[in-house]
Amino acid sequence: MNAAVTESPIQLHRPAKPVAPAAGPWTREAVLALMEKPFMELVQQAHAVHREHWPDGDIELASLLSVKTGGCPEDCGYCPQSVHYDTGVDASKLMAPDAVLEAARAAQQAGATRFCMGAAWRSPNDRDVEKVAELVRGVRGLGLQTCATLGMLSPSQAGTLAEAGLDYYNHNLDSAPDFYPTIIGTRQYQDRLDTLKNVRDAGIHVCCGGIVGMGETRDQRAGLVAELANLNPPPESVPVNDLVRVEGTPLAEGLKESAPLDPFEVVRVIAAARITMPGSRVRLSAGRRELGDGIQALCFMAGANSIFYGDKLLVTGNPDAEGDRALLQRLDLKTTGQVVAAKG
Ligand code: SAM
Ligand code: DTB
Ligand code: SF4
Repeated sequence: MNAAVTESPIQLHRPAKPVAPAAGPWTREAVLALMEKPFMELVQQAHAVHREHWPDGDIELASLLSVKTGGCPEDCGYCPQSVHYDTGVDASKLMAPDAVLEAARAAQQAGATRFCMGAAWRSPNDRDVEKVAELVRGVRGLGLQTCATLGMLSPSQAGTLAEAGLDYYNHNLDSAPDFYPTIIGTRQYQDRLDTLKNVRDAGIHVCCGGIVGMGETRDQRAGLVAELANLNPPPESVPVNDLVRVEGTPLAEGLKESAPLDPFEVVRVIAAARITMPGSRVRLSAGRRELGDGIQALCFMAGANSIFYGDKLLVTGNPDAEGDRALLQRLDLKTTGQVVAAKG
């Protein structure tokens, strides 16, 4: 793939243009007004913001590894890893450091610059956090940016991970506050905001986004974007997931008779995120296999500048790395990292 490296692997968040403090909070109505614009006008506006703040136009490649899979006590209605649903995902223990480092090395050689470790916990205990801290030290030692997503964290747990060199913590708001209780009963919206504060206070960069395609309205999608944009400061990374319908989860069952969300809506959400959070990396996350190349290209046009890269997300599939490299090359898009020894 292209040899251009626009960011050294461990260099953290640097939009080209320093982002001025937000003029004021984004109302849900203002975000909805953006999303209701004629499609081409919206994409054009988002693209202009994108070019201004990210003139290099590079795409960040972040790889994911599920370091502790399944058996989660939470009841998130979209999630194949919840113990409440029969999805065929077996619960496993936390992976050994050697195996995690091997996966991280492979991701790096394939061109990833960030390595995100996910665990299906409601909230880790302190011993778990110590073990993950050891993983973070190892992965960072390879020269990769580190990210973890482990559920709710206390201030001291966030401090432990910060000390170990954790660069980013992923914890999503998932949806607008008024839609949220219809998909999750075991954790409140405020719990999520509390964890985000603990992470921020510990000095870790925040990765926070949500899911679309769960049966929410456009107004509720605008509500999610407004919540994210009004975090102060906004998250450095904003993952936008398009629901992967996994058989056995309540959302997949409940939406069986409904068509998937119009993919142009995903583009609108990306555009709204780009306009309201100009300095954030907006990551086109779960659901890319279903979106296809053309929609992904539109998402990049509208300001997405990060993807999950690698054949697997946590337990579901992702476009294969070779196909992604080919797609980015066809679109003349540079990446943040360089392929050293790609598989396949
Ligand atoms: N257990 C931790 C937590 O919930 O914070 C971390 C892992 S959890 C799987 C991370 C995020 O993945 C969720 O917040 C959700 O936004 C996203 N996600 C999970 N299942 C998904 C699905 N089926 N489709 C799209 N996104 C999904
Ligand atoms: C995020 O927002 N999306 C990723 C990551 N953060 C951890 C997870 C997507 C999971 C998709 C379904 C699965 O494979 O479990
Ligand atoms: Fe557990 Fe996270 Fe899945 Fe919710 S999204 S069930 S907290 S693994």
